[in-house]
Amino acid sequence: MANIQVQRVTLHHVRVPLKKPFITHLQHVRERESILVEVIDANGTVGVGECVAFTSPWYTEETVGTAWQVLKKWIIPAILNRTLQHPDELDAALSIIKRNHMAKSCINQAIWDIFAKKMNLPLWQVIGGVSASIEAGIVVASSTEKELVEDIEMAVAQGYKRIKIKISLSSNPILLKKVIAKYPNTLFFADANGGFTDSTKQLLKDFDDCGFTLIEQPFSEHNNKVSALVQKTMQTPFALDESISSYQDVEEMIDQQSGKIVVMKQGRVGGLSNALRIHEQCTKVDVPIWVGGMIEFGVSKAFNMAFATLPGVKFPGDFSSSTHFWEQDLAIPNIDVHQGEILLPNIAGVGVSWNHEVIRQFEVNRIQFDA
Ligand code: OSB
Ligand code: MG
Repeated sequence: MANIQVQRVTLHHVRVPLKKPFITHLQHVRERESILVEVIDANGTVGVGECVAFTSPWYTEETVGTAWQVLKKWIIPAILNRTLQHPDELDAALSIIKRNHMAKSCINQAIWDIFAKKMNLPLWQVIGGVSASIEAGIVVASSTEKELVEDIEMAVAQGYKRIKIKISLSSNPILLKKVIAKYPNTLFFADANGGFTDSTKQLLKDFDDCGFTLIEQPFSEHNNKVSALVQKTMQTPFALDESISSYQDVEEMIDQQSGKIVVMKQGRVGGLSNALRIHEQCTKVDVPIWVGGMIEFGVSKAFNMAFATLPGVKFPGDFSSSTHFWEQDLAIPNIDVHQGEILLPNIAGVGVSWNHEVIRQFEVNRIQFDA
């Protein structure tokens, strides 16, 4: 058995500029503020995790500020000195804390890293992954049409086989159709981040014959009924991101037919343990999954990559190289894309660690808790 006794938890609050602004209709992200986590157990085994909440609550209700408080006041005190045989046992320890999924997820990840290290196996093997390599995918979130076309051209040249384009009411479906037709060997996804509403649903239909493999979250998470109504009238399958924070939400999606595909983000569902439960259920009912990104550093991406090796993951995820967002990633080793593929590190655990030398340059706060 694993016997993980939680001895020390360290949180690093960092603020890192993006190489280039990430533009969505909801938010322009120029700088990534994040909480990086390290857990050490009584034997000195180190586990890493990453909290994906943003500075402001534009994507979900959590923020760096709320996650920091909830970690400090509730989550960490509940786990310090506890002995766990398996990461799933965190559920019971944290059951007194409602929601706060991103705050919980980073701790769940760190315990999974320790667990896999104790089993002396790469995490992707511990969770039942079937391949040591995954397909890469990049997200284009540009500010002008000219930039969009250039970014797509560059992504294709770099070998990406899947490109996700952020769309909104002001996107131009005619242009998108033309650009997509230029690259018949590339998969194109659209992500609307809930930008369409009951009164603008007609505009969404203009994207149906653009050649998108799927459209991610066309309507807000409060508009699943409209999503179901419109899905019935469109060929392109909807993949739900913001709408899914639990398996119950997946069941609702299936019942209502508000979407046909699940976008997995561990932070949004409360951690890898919950993500694995959702994967198991989706596999049973044949609902395909793919893995979404959060403008993360290498630790969160490494957990996403481990998950992406599972058999129920059917499309390439948001997996671009470390150099896409960052001058220098805060995790080592870097994520490298070779001919559209990423090879997972063949070492015990999640396969990456925090680069403390680089973290120091971007750290605005740090806090350490000892048992
Ligand atoms: O909706 O998928 C999203 C980034 C931040 C917040 C939400 C989303 C995104 C992305 C993925 O589109 C970016 C990435 O590759 O990390
Ligand atoms: Mg999305």
